[in-house]
Amino acid sequence: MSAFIDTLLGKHTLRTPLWLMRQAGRYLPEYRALREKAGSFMGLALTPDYATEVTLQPVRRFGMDAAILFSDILIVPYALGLDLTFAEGEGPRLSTVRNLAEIKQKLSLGSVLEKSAPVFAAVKQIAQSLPEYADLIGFAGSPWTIAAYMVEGRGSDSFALAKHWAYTDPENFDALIDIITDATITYLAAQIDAGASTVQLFDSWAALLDADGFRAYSIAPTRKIVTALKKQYPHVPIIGFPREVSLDLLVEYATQTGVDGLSVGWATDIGKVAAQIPPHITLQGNLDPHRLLIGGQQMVDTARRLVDGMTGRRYIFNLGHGVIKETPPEHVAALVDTVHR
Ligand code: 1CP
Repeated sequence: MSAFIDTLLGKHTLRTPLWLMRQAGRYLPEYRALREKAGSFMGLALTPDYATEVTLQPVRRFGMDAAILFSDILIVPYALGLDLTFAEGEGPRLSTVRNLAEIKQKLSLGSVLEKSAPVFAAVKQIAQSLPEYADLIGFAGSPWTIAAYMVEGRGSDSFALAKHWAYTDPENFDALIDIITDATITYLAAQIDAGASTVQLFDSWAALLDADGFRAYSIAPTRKIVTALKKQYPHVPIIGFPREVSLDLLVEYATQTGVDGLSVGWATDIGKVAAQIPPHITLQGNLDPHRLLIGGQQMVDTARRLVDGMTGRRYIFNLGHGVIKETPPEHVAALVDTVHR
């Protein structure tokens, strides 16, 4: 058992566990080398030996308390039947689903396990090769964030097309959310079966929704996923990350979805979150990744304040969002050292 899982299970630990969102990635030269060898992001993510190696790289180099599976949230839409490519420097491109007819024509729950089989093969390999002190986190995107990419076909600042569909034609948009929710349950259950000891749900675009939208498309499907997984795997912790939603909605999410852990973005005062949610929910986050990019005394001081402020609370150190690709690896080493002392 490790400090990471012990914290989520409410056991006493000798140190504050740490991992970083996007801890495997382009800021590491060993990642860039393997990415080049694989030729494409999909080649890297869907070749189990490569995905295993890239997942282990940061843990080996820095000694994080958890590894996160190297994959992407967009593998679920791919496994449901959409075309997915990652153009160099441009981000993901996905074929789109924009009405009920396209849901029926383009998406199939029956293909999910087969098309994502290399992911589970990687999970199995990683679980077998991790050092004893580290856990393996599996993950998926949350239905709203996944739907937003499926409707838009690419990244966006506003995901206006997805919001338009959700707000004007909720019945059919619900059908899209439902199929993603079911696919996500199947997909995460298979990751747990393959050896993931915790799973995280990334709702990266939750803050684009209004309060009613957030309740309908983030809280409700998350509760459905958590309920289904808890029935099958009552002891596997689930962490939710509704990125940068207001404090009120964060508290609703924490208390209504059934998650064991809540990841907090950097724009929120984590002390206020701690004061408003039940103590059995583990908090995770919320260092601004720019503090890690800049490094030095401001990073060390802020990280120490964060850890001190969470004393007596179930807390996992992390960033408020992913590692920025220009981050010097030495800054990551210094951060891990600061938190582990
Ligand atoms: O070629 C490359 O190196 C591309 C960069 C990259 C990487 C390293 C992408 C493309 N995905 C990933 C891996 C990834 N994605 C992980 C691996 C594990 C780790 O954290 O180390 C994880 C957990 C994700 C999750 C992910 N993908 C999210 C949720 C978290 C977040 O960042 O908010 C999202 C929104 C994506 C979509 C995505 N994938 C890649 C890009 C550039 C994007 C963003 C696209 C956009 O909105 O413009």
